[in-house]
Amino acid sequence: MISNVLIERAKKVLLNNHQKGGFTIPTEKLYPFQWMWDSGFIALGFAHFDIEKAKSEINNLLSAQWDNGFIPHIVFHTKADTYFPGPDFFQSELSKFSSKKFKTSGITQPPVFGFVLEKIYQIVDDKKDFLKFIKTQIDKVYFNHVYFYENRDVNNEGLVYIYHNWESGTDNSPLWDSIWKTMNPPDYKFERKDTNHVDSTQRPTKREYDHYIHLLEIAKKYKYEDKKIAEFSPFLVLDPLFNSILLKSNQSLINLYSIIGGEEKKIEFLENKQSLGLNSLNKKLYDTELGAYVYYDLRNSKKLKGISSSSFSPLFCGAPDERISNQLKKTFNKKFNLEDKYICASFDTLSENFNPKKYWRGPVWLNLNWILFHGFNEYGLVDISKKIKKDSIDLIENEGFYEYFDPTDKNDKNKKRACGSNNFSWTAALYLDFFNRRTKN
Ligand code: 9WN
Repeated sequence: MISNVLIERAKKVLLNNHQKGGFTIPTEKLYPFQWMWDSGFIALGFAHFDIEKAKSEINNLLSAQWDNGFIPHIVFHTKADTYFPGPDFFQSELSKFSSKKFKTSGITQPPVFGFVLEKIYQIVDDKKDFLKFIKTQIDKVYFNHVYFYENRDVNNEGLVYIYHNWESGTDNSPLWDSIWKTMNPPDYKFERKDTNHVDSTQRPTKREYDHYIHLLEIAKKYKYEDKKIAEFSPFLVLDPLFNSILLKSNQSLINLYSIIGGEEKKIEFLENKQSLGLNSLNKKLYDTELGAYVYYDLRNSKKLKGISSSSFSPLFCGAPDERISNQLKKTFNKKFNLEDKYICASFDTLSENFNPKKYWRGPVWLNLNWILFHGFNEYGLVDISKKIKKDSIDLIENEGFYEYFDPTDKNDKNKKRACGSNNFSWTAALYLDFFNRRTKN
């Protein structure tokens, strides 16, 4: 299909998912509220054709920030009964810090807003106007980073934990399986809504959901108090993707505060965390044996040995030195950059746990592709970054703006690879951004 037509369609997906209140849902029915990291990518997409909508997207999400700096992963601006768990389950009001303005969830997601603000600043024509907007938002993002370092960096090593698989954004990665084995949650009774909207074989199982719900019950029992969660949650993980995004956003905040001027204290705080965090990422999460970054299970004091698309995300924040980046390239080529597969499968394609159609256990997701594109590109590995961009655009042009895609049998032109929900906002948004960018060479 001609790209101009696709660009118009991408804009239409975003505009159709945009709501009266000035925020955008990821997709109809399956995800009927505003989601945190989706919002960042969506704002970037809007910035290519409607900067006011990009601003209101960010402003609406950040205005649900809690009094302690925490930013929730879902903001329930409006009512909808097509998603579980909703506001009545999360009960954000249990926390003394929660937003008084909106009902929200009580877990977070990867902190994308620092780098999103900077990327948008780089692409807009009217930089003066956007800088004015940045000045109204940047302290909220900074406060969120301070929250992470003060509450979730239990070893003072510049790495922050997540306490729920939904916080990772890569919800049912096979890497969580070993943590589920340490838990034995009840067989909860609840009504799942997701499987009413999309093929249930492409979603997590009921037993997996029991674990997800159990972790939330524990957090609610402790009124979402970080100290208690750190002490009692069976899920306490250092995630290379989450931390790379935080570090990338730190750097963006430093860059933006330098443009604004007069913010030396904040810059100093961020720079300290930056050098600590980059160092620890390489020391603690890089696994020489696997030649990739891995997750670290803080509760059980062990690395979660396995390779996923998140394993290469530290390229995005500039952590790897030359030795590590060379090794990452080799590992990537061996397991992900293959003749018969689209890049980038979300899980090790050579593993027995790889499942090409099941959510985060194998399919390609556009937001991870976008992060890896920038990572490899920044390291001058343009043969890979160009391929990531091409595969991303091809998948969308052949299949549509779906949530995720089956990467297998690349040469089979008749294979149906579209998975999950159609008209997915970040797929459309990142198509617009990919289309407007050039690789280095
Ligand atoms: C739970 C909205 C979100 C994304 C996540 C994706 C999926 C939710 C769910 O949808 O998660 O947050 O109910 O499955 O995994 O990355 O932000 O698009």
